[in-house]
Amino acid sequence: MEFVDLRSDTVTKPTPAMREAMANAEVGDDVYGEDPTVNRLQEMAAVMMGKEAGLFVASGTMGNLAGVLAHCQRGDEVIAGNQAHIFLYEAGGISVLGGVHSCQLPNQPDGSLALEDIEAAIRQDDPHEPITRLICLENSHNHCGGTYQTAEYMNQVGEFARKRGLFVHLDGARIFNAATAQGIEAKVLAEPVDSVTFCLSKGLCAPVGSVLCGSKEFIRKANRLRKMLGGGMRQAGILAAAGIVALETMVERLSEDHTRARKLADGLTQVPGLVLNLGGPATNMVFLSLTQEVQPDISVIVEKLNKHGILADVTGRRSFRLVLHYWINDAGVERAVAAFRAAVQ
Ligand code: TLP
Repeated sequence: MEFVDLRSDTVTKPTPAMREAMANAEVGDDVYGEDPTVNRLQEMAAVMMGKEAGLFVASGTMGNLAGVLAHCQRGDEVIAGNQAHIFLYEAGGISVLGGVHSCQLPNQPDGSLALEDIEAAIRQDDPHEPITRLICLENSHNHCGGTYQTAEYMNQVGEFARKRGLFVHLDGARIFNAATAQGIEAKVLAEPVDSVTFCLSKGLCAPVGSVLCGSKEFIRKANRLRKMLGGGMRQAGILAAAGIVALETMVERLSEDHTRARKLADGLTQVPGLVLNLGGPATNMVFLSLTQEVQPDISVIVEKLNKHGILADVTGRRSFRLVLHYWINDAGVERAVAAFRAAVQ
């Protein structure tokens, strides 16, 4: 049976065009800066983010980690959301490996941080306290429902940070989803911040990799950190080649995933026993819960879904996340709705 894998857009496999580009990629030693394909990807990424330079890294986690460490000294404090991926799901890397302290503010329902909350969290110049150095934003915001922040908000935070001498790093793992949903270019969301990480290996379908972008000076620092973290990847052009195809061919089509997310959400709201969480889907994610009427444990529901060929991400005792991506078509959406109907009845 062919599975409809809605657990994440990280499950996406490379397209045939990517495999071909990988097979034919021109390569060199990237630690010497000599891989032409990596260099090309980094240049393309920097242009798309409106930054001076880019650095190809192994993952979104590595991009965020190298980014935060390039901005901060040990003992500095980062302001992040309490629902941020950096805080929840990156194994505490910024504190474990960077000695960076974090202050978590409540994410607003749309994934933003309130400017008043940031203002109140900035430390005094007092030897008892860590030094506030960096604000981390996430756009689109995974744990808040795949919601996005507007260019206006990104500008507000950028301006606010500059006035107070703080840096801003954007976890833009899915920045192209955020931009597509608003009909704007990704760089409009990235320009107001100092650094941004975006992922090639999620909705864009490349097998591996993310790009960290920022000023030339910032990327020079991040390059040393990438080496320190074991991320100097030598003939990485094989991987970067897929990333180039991803940027050239997979960005425009993300709106199809958003349309299917809405279709899936509409279908699931018709199923008694299910309730949508976190509003309607803003991008490619649908969050839902089982109502009290559904008696069986979620593990039983998951088993039934699996029997119908549906893989879903369990996010809590009664809740799921479903993520749309290139390998899910309209028939997959219909199968998912039918499977949920059968599983919860
Ligand atoms: N997110 C994964 C899981 O780790 C939860 C997923 O399935 O959504 N930032 C954001 C906003 C992310 O959603 C993720 C991955 C990352 C960073 C980390 O990227 P990778 O997995 O490449 O290290």
